[in-house]
Order: sequence, then C-alpha cells, then structure tokens
Amino acid sequence: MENYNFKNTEEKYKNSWVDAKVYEAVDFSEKPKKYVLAEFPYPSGAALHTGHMMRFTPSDIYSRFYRMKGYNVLFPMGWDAFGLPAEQYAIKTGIHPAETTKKSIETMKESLLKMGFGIDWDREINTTDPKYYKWTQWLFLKFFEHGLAEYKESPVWWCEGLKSVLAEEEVLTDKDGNKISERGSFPVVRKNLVQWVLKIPEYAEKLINGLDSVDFPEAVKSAQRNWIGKSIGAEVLFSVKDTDKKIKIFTTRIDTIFGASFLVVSPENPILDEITKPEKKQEVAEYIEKIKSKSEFERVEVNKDKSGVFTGSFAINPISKKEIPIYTADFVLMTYGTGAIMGVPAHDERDFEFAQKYNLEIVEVIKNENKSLPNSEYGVLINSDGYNNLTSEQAQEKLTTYAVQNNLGNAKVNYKLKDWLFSRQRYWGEPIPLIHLEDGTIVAENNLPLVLPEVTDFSPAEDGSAPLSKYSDWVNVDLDGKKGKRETNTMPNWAGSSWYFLRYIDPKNDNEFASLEKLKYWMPVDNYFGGAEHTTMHLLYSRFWNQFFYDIGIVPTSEPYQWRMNGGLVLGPDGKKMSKSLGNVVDPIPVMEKYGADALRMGICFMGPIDGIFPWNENGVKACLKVLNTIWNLKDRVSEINSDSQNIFLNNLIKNISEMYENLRFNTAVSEIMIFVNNVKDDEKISKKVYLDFLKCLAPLAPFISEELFQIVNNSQFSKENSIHLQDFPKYNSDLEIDTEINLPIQINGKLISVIKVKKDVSENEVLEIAKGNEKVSKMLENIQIKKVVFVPGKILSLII
Ligand code: ANZ
Repeated sequence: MENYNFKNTEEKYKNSWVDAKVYEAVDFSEKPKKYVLAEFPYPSGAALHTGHMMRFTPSDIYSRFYRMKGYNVLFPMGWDAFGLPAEQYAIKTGIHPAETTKKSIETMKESLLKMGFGIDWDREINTTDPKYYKWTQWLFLKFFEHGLAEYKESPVWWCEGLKSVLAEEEVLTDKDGNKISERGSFPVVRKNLVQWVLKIPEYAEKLINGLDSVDFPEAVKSAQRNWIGKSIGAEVLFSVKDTDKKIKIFTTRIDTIFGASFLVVSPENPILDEITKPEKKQEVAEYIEKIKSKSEFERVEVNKDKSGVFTGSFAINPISKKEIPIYTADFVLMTYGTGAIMGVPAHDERDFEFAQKYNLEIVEVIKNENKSLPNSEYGVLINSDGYNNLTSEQAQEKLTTYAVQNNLGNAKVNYKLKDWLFSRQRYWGEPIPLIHLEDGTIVAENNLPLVLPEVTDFSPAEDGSAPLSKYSDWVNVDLDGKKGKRETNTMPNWAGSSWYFLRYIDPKNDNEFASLEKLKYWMPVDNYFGGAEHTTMHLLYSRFWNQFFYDIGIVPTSEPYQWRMNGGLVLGPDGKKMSKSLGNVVDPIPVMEKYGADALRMGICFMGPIDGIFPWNENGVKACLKVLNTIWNLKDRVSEINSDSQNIFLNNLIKNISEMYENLRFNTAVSEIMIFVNNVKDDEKISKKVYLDFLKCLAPLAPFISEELFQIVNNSQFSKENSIHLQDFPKYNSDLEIDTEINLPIQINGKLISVIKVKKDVSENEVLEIAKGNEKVSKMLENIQIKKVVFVPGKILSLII
C-alpha cells in the first residue's frame, strides 16, 4: 500500500483554490443564496488555536455542502483586529500595534489556508483598516445624530496606580475580597467619569420581541431575555416626613405595600444628602467611602452580610399612611429603577436579612399556605385594610390604578439592560469622530475616516485621560474660527464587530458602508456560528446595531441573523479545561503537520457533536488518516464495472450523509465515510462512477484529498470548472432504497399491534426506539415496563409487558 502524501496535495491546492476563485460568492446570482458566517478572529501571533478550529471547521463543512447543493454561498473571513493585546505589547516594546497586527494576520491567514477553509478571500476585511473604520465611524455618527449616543457621567473602575480606567475583565478580586488591577495588582475603585454611552436600553423591547422571529437555541434566547431583564411594576412616591420632599421607589410588588416597614435609598442617590439629618451626615459619609470598591454584583448578592445606615428621616407610606424609617444601604443600586426601594421584609429575601440585622418590623401581608417567611410568591392579601382577600394580581391592578388616580405613582416597566459604555482611554481603537467646541456643543467630524494619528507613546496620561490627549496638535482644531478639541477616547473593541457581517457583503465600497441592493440580496445571515461567551455581548450588541439601522432604513432586515449555533468546547486530553497553568493546551498546528489538514478536520468532527464538550483525542485524527490512506489506495482499483451492491452502499451513504451535513451531525458523517470504505471488499474493484460520487460525499469533510483524487481519476488538470468543490452533490436514488427496507410486525403479549418500515439491517436497539415512537405501541407502553424483548431480524419484534 502506498502512503498518501498529504503534504504535497495540501500545499498544491491551498492557494490554487483561492487563485481560481473556487469559493467566490456572486452578488445577485440566480441561485438561492446562503450566507454562512463564523465569528471572525482576533489576530493573535499564535497561528490558530483549538477554539478557532471548533468555530471554523463545522461552518466550513456546512458551507461546502451547500455550495455543492447548488447554493450561491457566502463564507467570508476577516480580522477583528483592534484590542488590548497589541496595545499592551506596544506599550512594552514601542512597536506600533499596526505592525504587530499585520504580522499576526499573515500568520493566522496562512494557517486558515492550510486548514483548507473555503473562504472567499476577495471579501477579507480588517477592522483596523481606515477604509473599514471610516464606516464604523460613520455608523457611530448615525447613533449620535439620532440621540442614541450620549456623553454622560457613568461609573467606571478607576485604578490610581495605573492612572487608567479599567474594563470589567481587567479587574480581579484578591483573597481578602479587595478589587485590584490585573496588571500590577493596584487597588481599584468605582469613579464617575464622563463617557460615551450607546443607549441600548431604548431597544430593550425590540431586542426581546425580535427573538421570536429567529431560530436561535432556546438557551441563547433565554440568556438574552434574562440579560435584558424586563420587569413590570410600579413607581410609587413616598413623602419625607416634615418636608415637601418625595422619594420615588420602584417595585414589582405593589401588592405588598402594606408590609413596607422601611425605605432604602441608594448611597449614590442625590436625594440622600438632602434627607440625611445633620447628626447622621458623618456616619453616612463614612459608609459611602467604605462601599466604593464593591462591585454591583457583590452588593446585591443574597446571603452577603447586609449593611446600611439610618438617615435620621422618616417617610410616609402613601397608601397605609404609616411612618417608616429611611436608610441608605448598598444593596440598592442607583443604576436600576429609581435608586430607592420600599423594604418589605416578610416577602423579600434581602429586605428580610436587612430587617433582621437592624431590628425592623416584619409584617406578613401575603398569605401563602405552608410557606415560611420570607415568602416572595404571589398569594392572597392580609393585613392590608381594604385590600384584604384580593389576590396579588388583583391587588396590583387596583393599587396601581389608585396610585395613578391620586398622583401617587404610575405603572412602570424597567429593564436590567444598562447603557453600553462606548469609550475607552486607549490608543488602539477607532477614534470617536466628534469635536467638543468651546461653547459646549459637540459636532461631528466632517471628513471620515478620522485616522488614528501615528504616535510613539501608547500609554494613558497622568490624569487617566486617553493616550491621544497627549497629542495637542491632533486634539486642537479650528472649525471656521471656532475652537474645539477632538474627542480623545476611542471606541471599545466591540465596535468593528457590531456590523462586520454587513461589510462582507460589499467590502470594497468607498461610497457607502454597503449598497442596499446587495444587502437586500444577501441579508439576513442564514447561519451564524459562534461561541457561547458572546451571547449577551457581541450577539446582543450587533442585533441592536442592525435593528437601529433597519429603523433608519439603511439595512433591509430587522434581525441580522436568522439562525445561530454556539459551538462546542474541546477540553485538554485530561478532560480538564485547556489552560496554560495546567499544561494541557493542545496546539493544532503540529497535529496538522503530522497528520495533514484533512485528517485533522475529520478528527475534530469525530471527537463528538459540534456543540458538545469533550476531551481532545489525537487517536481520532490518527484513525482518520488511516481511512484517508485506504481511500487513497482505492484509486488503483477503479474500473468501469457497475456493481449493484456498491450502488446500494453509495446510495445509503448519499442519503445518510446529506441528512447529517444538513443537520450538522459531522461526527456521524465521518462514521458514514468509514462504513462505506469498510463495505468495499479488499479484493474488489470499485466502479468509477461510485468512486467519484463517493469522493463528492467526502469533499466537505476532506477537501484536499478529494480534490486530488477527483483530478487523478478523471485524468484532468485542476481548474475552477472541474474542481470537485463546484460539482453537484450526488443525488439519492429512492428506487434503490426499496430493497433495503422491510415491513416489520410488532407484537405485544402475542398480539399484533402494528407494522413498521425499517432498514433491513436494523439493530435491536434501533428497532426498539423506532417502535416506541409508533403511536399505537407507545400508547400501550405508557408507564409500563417491558419484561422481555424478542427480536428476530427481518421477521418480527415481540414484546412481553
Ligand atoms: C418591594 C418588594 C416586595 C419587592 C417584595 C420585591 C418583593 P426585579 O425588577 O424583578 O429585579 N429593587 C428595585 N429597585 C432596586 C434597586 N435600585 N436596587 C436593588 N433592588 C431594587 O425586582 C424589582 C424589585 O427589586 C423591586 O420590588 C424592589 O423590591 C427591588 F415582596 O419592592 B421590590
């Protein structure tokens, strides 16, 4: 047996395919379109890692299959290239991030080519290219023009040691629970700074509703819904005793208002200062200082020791007229609702903990059989004057109406989703194209792109402002005699990825971000492959951008992605999460060099379902190379014979593998290939037609070897026209199938119940499963145990129950 020389074959085709434009997507083609998208990578210096293979291999196989099924496939790739690693490297070494990025892209592109991904490289994009970010800036200005980009004070993490604002993921908690910077371990605190935000909460309702029209996994939908966090409730005004001040609270449980025994205002609530009695000022000020370094998450956690301070003031319950003390406590956030709550300890866990600690009254107002306090469920009202005996729902309606009619409050929907912090004190990002004029107005830059100036110092300024603020020539502008300063913050690295799927459609357009006609042809993305880590960030952000663009009429669909799949996870060979510290990180490049790209691609599929979690296993790759060797050697046995049995095997393969490609069951697709190969007997010739069709079935999984064998057996030279990847996928012949299916009677306790159609070679387990799916059989088996199974292959299935 000759060994398949994968190196030669792979080297030969990886660039020829690109040069011949085999994977070209054609605008306005008559064929049905299929837009398959995989989340584009951040180009890091290290070629390709396991995560990339998990994203790109399945999407590549899938798009190849549809291309062969006659679709006009768009499978593009690009670089999400702004970001911290290149910037930090620049601060350390002085090498400009653009230079590092360029090198990383070259390395990574080479490894994608080596993996044989069928990408239309003519549509390659790079978010750091001024020709690209010109349009990121232009789109940002649309948000600005429509009032959805706002310059406002927002709480951020501030690190005095680094003189910089830090992102959430750059802040760690040390062993004593203090917040520290990831770099340098300096203390960090919350600080209010003026920042750009995008008002994504205005799209909260649309983002929830849009989920009904798309085909996303239920887990993704519910994660997005929870993140958006819609709450239906009411705002109620409590007056402050002996003053004309009022405090507005938000509650989802107005039905519990008779049980309110205290009020809490957030430490950041501006009203706190106004209502704090002079003798309490000192204590309140110390408390505010103490909680500055806590994250919001820690503050609202249940079972965390509650703390707070009495303000010395009292509030009057507008419904019951009862007087209750007003506290400030950190478990009430300023960023949610109204920044103030009524405390109902009998029915809210946090309020209960708080009341116990400060000896506050606990009044039960909702009756619920067999429930101990605190009990947050709905029930029937007690201790609530004229509202007793109403259900929670009835009371909510009545009380809200009463509050509205008496100017005591209003119904209110709140969302957990917060404004999206859209500015960073960094160099390596898109400059925000705005100018702050001396008179306080903010105007848009006239000429886009506003190019990132060449600098040599990439670190933030002493006072924490962005690196660009050090370059006064760039910062100071004169607009027809009006003096102004450029915005020096840059956009976060989420910006470029929020619309990249639109640019692939028209990547070279210098006049528009993309032509509407082309967008109409290609949008929405039919299949979006990505990672679970992006569910509530990129996947939500980009839906927001696209929905807004739809509202202003520049894109044709409200939802950008029709279908979404989150890929699986490969663990280290030891079954633990891959991590440098555990020393179990697998680098796919040496594996590819040892076994070839085709074997690696098939091996990845063979490890398990593509959305599963499984340990890395090189044996699978090895086994796949062995199969490829067998397939390679089959070419020497090709003849003009026509074998019925081979036709049937092939027909089964076509049927099964088509279904598997369609449904992304690539692990079983590899098994189907193996089954077919095993069915060709050692000494048997193989019919040329069968062999060529078999190669076409293999092509999506193993593009290199299938191309090479296709040319050899056809005695042809590779060209775009005769590339195997542009041939029609073989069609399944239903006439041939009949022979392989039989009618199988099913008996239960000796009685004939039904007859089912099954494959001739069906196994006992398979036939049992099929039988259980039969209506008549399943009815009889409901809640009943099967005592005995007798299966005579090809004849009968008999059950004793
Ligand atoms: C009284 C009450 C009684 C509440 C009860 C709950 C149960 P969602 O929107 O579902 O998360 N709340 C309101 N604003 C808050 C803030 N800024 N910080 C912390 N907590 C806040 O829940 C809304 C409930 O969270 C509100 O309803 C309020 O407590 C609390 F038996 O009001 B409730």
